[in-house]
Amino acid sequence: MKQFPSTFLWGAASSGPQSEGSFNKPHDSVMDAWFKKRPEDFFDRVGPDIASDSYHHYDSDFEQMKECGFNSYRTSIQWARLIRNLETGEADEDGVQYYRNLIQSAKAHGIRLIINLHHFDLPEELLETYGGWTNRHVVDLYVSYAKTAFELFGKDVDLWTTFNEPMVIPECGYLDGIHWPKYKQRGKDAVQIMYHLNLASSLAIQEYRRQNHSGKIGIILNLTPAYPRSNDPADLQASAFVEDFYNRFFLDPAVYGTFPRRLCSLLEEQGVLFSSSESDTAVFKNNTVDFLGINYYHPRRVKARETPLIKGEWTPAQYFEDYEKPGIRINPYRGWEIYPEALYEIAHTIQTEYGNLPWYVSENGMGVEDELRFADEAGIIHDHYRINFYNEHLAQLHRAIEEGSACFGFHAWTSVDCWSWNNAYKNRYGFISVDLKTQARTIKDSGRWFHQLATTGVLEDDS
Ligand code: BGP
Repeated sequence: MKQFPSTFLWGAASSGPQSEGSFNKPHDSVMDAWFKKRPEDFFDRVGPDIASDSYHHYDSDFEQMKECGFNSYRTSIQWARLIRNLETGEADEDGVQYYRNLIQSAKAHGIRLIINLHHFDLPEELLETYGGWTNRHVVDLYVSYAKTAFELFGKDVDLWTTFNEPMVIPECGYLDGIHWPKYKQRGKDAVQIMYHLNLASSLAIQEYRRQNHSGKIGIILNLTPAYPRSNDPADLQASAFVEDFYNRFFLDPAVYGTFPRRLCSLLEEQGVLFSSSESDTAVFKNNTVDFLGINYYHPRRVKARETPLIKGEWTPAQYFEDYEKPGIRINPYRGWEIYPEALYEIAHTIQTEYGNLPWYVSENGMGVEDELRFADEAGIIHDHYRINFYNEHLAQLHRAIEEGSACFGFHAWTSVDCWSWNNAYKNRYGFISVDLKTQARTIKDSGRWFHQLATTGVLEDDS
């Protein structure tokens, strides 16, 4: 039996663009626009327009989250919903009312909210007009949006995060070509975007503190620990590059207000270092996070590049290749390796290299296709695989906490099954299933199991 701290946050995460539906939004986000342009990019042509309709169901959803034992929940405000005038940061009345109601409902249900400001959902016009995050002006516009959000809700919400997985924006949109605008290997743009996202986060933190709220503010990062194929210096170098580029380029500025030196020298030497203003250095230094949220799903196995790239623009791909280690466990629906030990290692890294900063697991979970095959006549899904997945990860987390890691919570992905980029509703992650035709919700076995865990703080050895 493993006992977690009594103050632990237990719950799950979701996001505005994946759960709300697009009702009454003054603007489209890049995800809305992507679906309108290319519905065929999404599994079964299901878009974010209705999603799980939490715009109309948030109240009963909180009710069911309570039944699953939640004491906390993270979602995000949609910039494209809250802000009517993107240049001035003026709020939209319906958006304000919606988020106000949501916050009140969470409070009435005794659920502590963590509100995130950006979950890949840039308003489309800012991509069209300015080239999105490549343009520093968009950083300023994001900060005026954040300012409005803090002014409106800063008194009622005491935990904020500036971004969810900022690395996904350049990685999937400008390097791998899988998220809108679907560019491939635009290394220089990706580096500039990474810099701007870090800057936007620090400036939003500065604004939050300027308003003198009593809560705390952090950032949510997807840490994907890199493991080299071998101890061969070339493999070690490849994995060190991946660590710096994909993980520490966000971790270091968030926690220390600096960028990884080794990587910056390399970028400079290659002529692709980001452009910056002199005054930025102080902004980074003075506005580091209060806490981190870490999304952990899978590790990354890397080796030195073996197949040369066709010569072209600078890209991080020239320094490594992904590699499939023989004998690993894979979630076949998502294609992600299952490796719970890495969660312990992440905790250890934060403890030993990042000043044992307070942090929590902000996402962890397992997406499974066609889950209805595991449902009984009452429609209850018996998802023992998900319970096993969480058990294994929580055991590693518990080990780290025993050793002094300052982890203060665990949020699963997700509460109610939600929409996803590309995969739409193919893989289900929730504690609560949703019928897309009727929007009826049913708690899965994992939701009942989580209730027991969250309300006692005890992870049974054989649960
Ligand atoms: C994280 C995102 C979430 C969620 C999750 C599951 O990276 O923060 O938004 O989607 O991954 O991944 P997917 O939906 O791609 O299977």
